[in-house]
Amino acid sequence: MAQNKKNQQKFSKEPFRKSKSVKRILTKKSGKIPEDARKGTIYLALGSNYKVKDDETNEFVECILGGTVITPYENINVAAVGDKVHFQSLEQNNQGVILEIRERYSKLSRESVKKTDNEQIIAANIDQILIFMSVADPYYNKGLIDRYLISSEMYDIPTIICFNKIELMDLTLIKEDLQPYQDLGYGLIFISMEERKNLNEIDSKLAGKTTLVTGPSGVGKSTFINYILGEDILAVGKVSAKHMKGKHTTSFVQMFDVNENTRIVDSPGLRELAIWNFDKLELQMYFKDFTGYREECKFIPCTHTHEPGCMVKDAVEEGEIDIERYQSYLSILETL
Ligand SMILES: Nc1nc2c(ncn2[C@@H]2O[C@H](COP(=O)(O)OP(=O)(O)O)[C@@H](O)[C@H]2O)c(=O)[nH]1
Ligand SMILES: [Mg+2]
Ligand SMILES: [Zn+2]
Repeated sequence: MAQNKKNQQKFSKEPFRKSKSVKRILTKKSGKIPEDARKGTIYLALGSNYKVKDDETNEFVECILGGTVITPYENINVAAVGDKVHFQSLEQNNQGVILEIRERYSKLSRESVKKTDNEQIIAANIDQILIFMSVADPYYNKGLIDRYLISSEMYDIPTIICFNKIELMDLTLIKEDLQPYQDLGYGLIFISMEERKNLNEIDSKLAGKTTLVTGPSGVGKSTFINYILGEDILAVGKVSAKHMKGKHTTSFVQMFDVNENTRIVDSPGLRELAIWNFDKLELQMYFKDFTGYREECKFIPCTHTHEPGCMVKDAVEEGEIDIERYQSYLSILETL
């Protein structure tokens, strides 16, 4: 599937310097863009440094944010991978300054780890999420799948779930176990990177889209992304995010070109996807299997835990809502 290798990101092995302090940036909703400004897309965001690809020349330019940035959004420390920008090159060192962050058609974000009030965008302009799991070694975790799916529902991003390492297990029971996800309309794909099974199927799901890949470590994400890119860009068998935990070098999100109109976003150890800042009553909105029941509960609002006349609990008892999905709901509810 991979083509167009010439402009592959050389910087992936050697992220550029981090600047120590975060500059204060002003924003305004509109303004004049200089005529020599170039259009680009952010491929890597690290601290206040950005790798921007020129949309016309495909050249990568290391950028920082300008002192004033034009953006429809309020919080400006939030330029993110996938953002469409206007930037202007500086004379020296092929560097540039981002002048404008254009409107996003989708985003994934999380609460800032630094506990400021600013939201942190993980990625912007994503067409779909690929939740990557394995059927064994490590065995998939449905509770974790449900957590990832909350982000999908919250940001309304179509999601497919891929299960790797299928050569290790008999799939009959596994497919049965995963039927609830099929019923909910998520696309399920079963592959083996090792035996190169069903890879055409997943190739065709990615074609023409920007896909964010997320999932726990050890499931074969890096192996998969290397295959998609036709190049060994990512280290396989390394628990990349773990060493970095707690340190200032947060694992970074990075976008890669597969071909001219297909991109993949690697989000190592995106546990952060599962951190939310909403209240208990909001959670049910992101369990789309509760729709059609939760509106009919006797008491509104209903948390679907102890309330009498709860239609969600009824539906669980009747087997209309999958009991494990309901249990996921309860266990996430406890964490809020
Ligand atoms: N048995 C088996 N092992 C695989 C398969 N795909 C990847 N692996 C192995 O799983 C381990 C973790 O892979 P890696 O790509 O680093 O996973 P990541 O942590 O999700 O990025 C490595 O030892 C891979 O060689 C597969 O289809 N079958
Ligand atoms: Mg990896
Ligand atoms: Zn209820």
